[in-house]
Amino acid sequence: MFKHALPAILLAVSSFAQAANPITHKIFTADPAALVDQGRVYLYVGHDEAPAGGKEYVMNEWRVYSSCDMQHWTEHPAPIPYTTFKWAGRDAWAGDIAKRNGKYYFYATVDHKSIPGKAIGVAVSNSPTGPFVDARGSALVSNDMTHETPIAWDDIDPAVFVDDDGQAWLYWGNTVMKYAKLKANMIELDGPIHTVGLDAFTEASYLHKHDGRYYLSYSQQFPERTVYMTGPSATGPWSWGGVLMEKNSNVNTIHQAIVDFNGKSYIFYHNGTLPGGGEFRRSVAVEELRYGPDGSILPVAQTAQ
Ligand code: FUB
Repeated sequence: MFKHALPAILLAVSSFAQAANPITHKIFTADPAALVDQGRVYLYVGHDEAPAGGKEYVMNEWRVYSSCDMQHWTEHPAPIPYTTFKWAGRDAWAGDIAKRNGKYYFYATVDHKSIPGKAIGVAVSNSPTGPFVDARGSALVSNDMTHETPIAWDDIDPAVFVDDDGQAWLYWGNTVMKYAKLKANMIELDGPIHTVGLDAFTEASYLHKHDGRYYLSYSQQFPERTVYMTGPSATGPWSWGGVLMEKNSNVNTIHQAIVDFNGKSYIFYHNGTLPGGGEFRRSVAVEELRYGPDGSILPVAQTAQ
């Protein structure tokens, strides 16, 4: 059986060298999430499927890519459809990924079929490239649990962070940032949902740690730019860091993910620079990210295609 299966697998995986941004020119992609695992960086993106001139997001699945050098990207064959979550009605919006106890947990924004508004689900797999299955059979976070803001899309953009002591945290939100502890099983909240008042917070909160310092980055204002705060713990208190990446020219959103890989740091984000691209036809790109001697993040410029 293995003898026959191998050629099919090889055919199904396409590898391409990409010396310049964006990561792929084949499709429009958005909302990057990244995971470093066993010598590779895995990249999860939403697939922007809006037609040219479209006036809203058309996003039905997430795509998975990986690389061993940040230049040559392999596209993995099995997209993750939003229908992974049977309770979801549409919209494969932003997600994030974490590995724990040999399993891969993908947290993702979808539109809930029966509870108005966006919700966050969690899918699990034994491999970073899937297949992923719904880990709960119900939303981890939905609009009936969080009434802090009077908008239906306040429960979006999950970011998962596992601290060195093993405590996992989930951050999310639009207009107001929220966070909560995750239980060790990674599929249940552990305790209350907290809110944080951040200056001109829009969405895309993201937590990473570097040299013992915690960095909370997020999309600020609209059109969005990426800014960051620093703090002594995963829950702050947060001090202003600076502007990490300036606004895009033709896309209001920007959505970052930050990883360390092979001794360097990188930021993934999206813009609208691919020909035919724009607000609902975005493209994920990556840049090296550098820290100053004081731990500040140096502003990152987007490279041309
Ligand atoms: O892609 C849909 C939404 O746009 C995401 O959830 C936000 O972060 C913004 O990129």
